[in-house]
Amino acid sequence: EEDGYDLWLRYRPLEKTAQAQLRARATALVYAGGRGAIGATGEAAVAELRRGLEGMLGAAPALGASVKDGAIVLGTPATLPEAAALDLAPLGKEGYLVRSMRLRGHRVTLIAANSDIGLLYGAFAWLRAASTGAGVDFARELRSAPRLQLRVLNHWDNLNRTVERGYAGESIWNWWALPEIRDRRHVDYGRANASLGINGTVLNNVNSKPDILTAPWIAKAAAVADTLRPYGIKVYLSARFSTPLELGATKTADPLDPAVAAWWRAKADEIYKSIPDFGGFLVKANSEGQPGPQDYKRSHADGANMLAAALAPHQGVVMWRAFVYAHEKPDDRAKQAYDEFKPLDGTFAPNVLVQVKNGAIDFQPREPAHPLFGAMPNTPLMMEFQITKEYLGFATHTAYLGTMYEETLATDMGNGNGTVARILERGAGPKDQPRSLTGMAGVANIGSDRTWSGSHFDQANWYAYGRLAWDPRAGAREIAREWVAQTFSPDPRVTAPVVDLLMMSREAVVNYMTPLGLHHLMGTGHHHGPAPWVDDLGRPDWNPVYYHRAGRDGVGFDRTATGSDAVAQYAPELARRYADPRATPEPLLLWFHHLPWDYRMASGRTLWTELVARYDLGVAQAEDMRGRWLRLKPAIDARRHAEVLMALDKQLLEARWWRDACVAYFQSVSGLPLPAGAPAPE
Ligand code: GCW
Repeated sequence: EEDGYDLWLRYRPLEKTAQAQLRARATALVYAGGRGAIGATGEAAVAELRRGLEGMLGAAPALGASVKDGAIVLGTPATLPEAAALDLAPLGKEGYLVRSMRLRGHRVTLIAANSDIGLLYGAFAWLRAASTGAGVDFARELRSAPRLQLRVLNHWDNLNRTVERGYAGESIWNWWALPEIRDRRHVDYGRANASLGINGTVLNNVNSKPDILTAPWIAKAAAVADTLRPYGIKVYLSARFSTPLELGATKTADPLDPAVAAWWRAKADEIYKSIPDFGGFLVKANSEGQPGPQDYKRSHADGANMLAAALAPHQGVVMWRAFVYAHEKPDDRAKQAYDEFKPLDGTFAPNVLVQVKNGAIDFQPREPAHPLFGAMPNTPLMMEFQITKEYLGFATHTAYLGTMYEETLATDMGNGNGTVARILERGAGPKDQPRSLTGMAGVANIGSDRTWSGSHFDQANWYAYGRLAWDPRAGAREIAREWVAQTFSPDPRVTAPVVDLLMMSREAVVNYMTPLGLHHLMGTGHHHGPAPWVDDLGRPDWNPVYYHRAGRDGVGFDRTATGSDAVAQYAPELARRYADPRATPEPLLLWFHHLPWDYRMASGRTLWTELVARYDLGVAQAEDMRGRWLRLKPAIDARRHAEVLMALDKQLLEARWWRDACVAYFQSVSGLPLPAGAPAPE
């Protein structure tokens, strides 16, 4: 019975013809360096190939020594002289090449790379091709290298195993039992992430505690690091800026105080003694009540650079978040990160990355790309996406985020630097200089739920994030196809309809929650369900009414020159478009404009009629998704079909809840009758 634990690494038996073809291409497994030379990462590659073949064919060859027809050969330039002719240099340390070719007189499948981690990634690429049907003729050579250097998961996991914004059960980090007890699940976590090319993980919540940097916790993190190392995954920790002060080791946490800097240097040295390849620190500072350098009238750069100096001797990095906002500046929350960080461009140490959320508010179902992208040419910016669906219906609602990530990555920022993807890839500094650090972070949706992600379809979001971190130019549809083929079936009668369902899903959520550029209408604190009426929270920028600004006169947040002028933070070309309601893409209309209810939309309908129509459309789409899934019953294993169906049923209920609540509320404000033809709320 399928329960989802195996994720996309299921390796179920192929159908007969595909099996025969594959068997002829997997007659032997050879590690070119010979058995004696194989390290833990090479072992992981071989073990994964064997596991995959065993699953798909029923049996797998053992690791052998001699090359023969149909062998799979793993080799690096150090272990296989023939690899020198394959132009592997451009693949870097992590890239791979998979090619059908003649080697020493035999037809083989060669998996080649410059290092063992490249071999592991190549092994996964080959298995992906084999198990999705793409590999049946293996004619295509697979050659790929990551376009970003740091491809990282951010766990918002607390030390008591609760997970902030986690909808998939307890944290997988069994802190009470570590370091002595090592959970087999961490090995599977390593495999799943390596299959996507994820090479870093921040174990603990950005709302961090000092304890994580004390000796017992460092030992626990070191145990996790040992388990993940063969899979090419480095461990990072979220550091609380006031740690030395709170632990009583210093009298202040002022980054310019020599005793503070010395404490952090010693702490870094201590960590690297147990975790020699420790990745570094992730920091949330001066945001939502977290301590930071501004508590001492110092800048974000002062704070980040002090930590960076402690890590630099060990090649560690600081990922400093740009998610800052404070209600003392009530003007427009969307402007604050840019206002604080843009002036600091070029002042960060080389081993600092500034980690910027995809949009300027907060992981909403739809946001325009953050204006900081492309605006800090001398600072490496790292993308932060949220994989866990805090604002998109938790783990219940099906919302494939590949399309959302793609939308941001494909946005041309109009500042001559091209799309967000290109900006991330290029990093900072002049074009002729060696590239700076580059990276992407995803707030994990992983927990100890049997499905890992709280639902079967939420696994697709982890998958899509990982694939896009490897190649930010990849397409969401193709990624969905790969995922469905591995997770459900490579049969096009399954992949095509499931991919279609996934591809429409996020837009459905946008429609029934926050259409036309509306945002942050969610229930207080937990962010589940609608609450557009809330206006009495302690901080104005937590109230939904702050964001939609609906009244008799109209609806939407004026971010043009007559309002907060947030549009001015975009490069001129985009700023011009966003400043003009006629040129603003309709999906972002009310993000940038406050418009009268009788404003004429492109459809010819009034804004009011269009808004109601969008909410209705969202509900219709949720119904449609459910219907599509129902029709797939004969093609999907019973348990997963039933579990997904329950989720889609609940999603439909909640879609109606969202529509009915929002339409009723906006009607109470607009005073307008429901448009003719609109269904009565249920
Ligand atoms: O979206 C908000 C969340 C907080 C989170 C914060 C952040 C970790 O509601 O739970 O805190 O963003 O990104 O720091």
